[in-house]
Amino acid sequence: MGLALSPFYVSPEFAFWDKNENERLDPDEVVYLNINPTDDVVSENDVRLTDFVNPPTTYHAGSQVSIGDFDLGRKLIKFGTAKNPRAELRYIDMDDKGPYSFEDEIYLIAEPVEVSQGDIRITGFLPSSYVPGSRVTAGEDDISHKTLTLPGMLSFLNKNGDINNGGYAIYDKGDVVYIDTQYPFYVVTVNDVRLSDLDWVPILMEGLMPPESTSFPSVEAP
Ligand SMILES: [Ca+2]
Ligand SMILES: [Ca+2]
Ligand SMILES: [Ca+2]
Ligand SMILES: [Ca+2]
Repeated sequence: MGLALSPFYVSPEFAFWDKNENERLDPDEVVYLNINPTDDVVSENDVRLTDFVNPPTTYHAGSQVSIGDFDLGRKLIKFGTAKNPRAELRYIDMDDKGPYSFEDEIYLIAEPVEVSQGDIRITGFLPSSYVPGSRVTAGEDDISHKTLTLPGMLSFLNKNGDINNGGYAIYDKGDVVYIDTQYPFYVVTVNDVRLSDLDWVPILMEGLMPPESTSFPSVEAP
């Protein structure tokens, strides 16, 4: 906690690689956080929100796209067009208290707003050990749960500290995307969520481990 986060110049959007070109999200199609929503293609450092299996390689949910990856340059389709429903980050209120809290599970939910087939688990679903980046499939335990709009915005940890001429942080390789869920914004606080998770451990170790502490701090721990 306490690390400064940087805003995106333009807010990223969720989108998918429409492999079979039917303009709808199918179960084998990969969902991305399209960092620059106007480019409409998979580009370097966009973040995969589901696994992309391209034997013998599996690119895991939470990974950044790199130069040379097989999905680089693929056309992206936005959610919320005439042919496919809107999608947004929502949560199941697991502790039944209302506000978003540590126990709650986050999803990328396409309308309708109850959990249904094809929705994507951002934090997993602990009671059934469903993992982050997995897709809701027919017959699973979290289907039909009610969800609420997740407060917050996307921002990033500028790991390499680079800035542009205007003084704004540059999002690039190795930077970590967060869902910034509560005041104060632009600071990593309890309940914030990492959308991309590469190499965050060293930063926590260097920046957050109090010298006297022997337990490993995690952002999720209250
Ligand atoms: Ca499709
Ligand atoms: Ca892109
Ligand atoms: Ca709650
Ligand atoms: Ca950077």
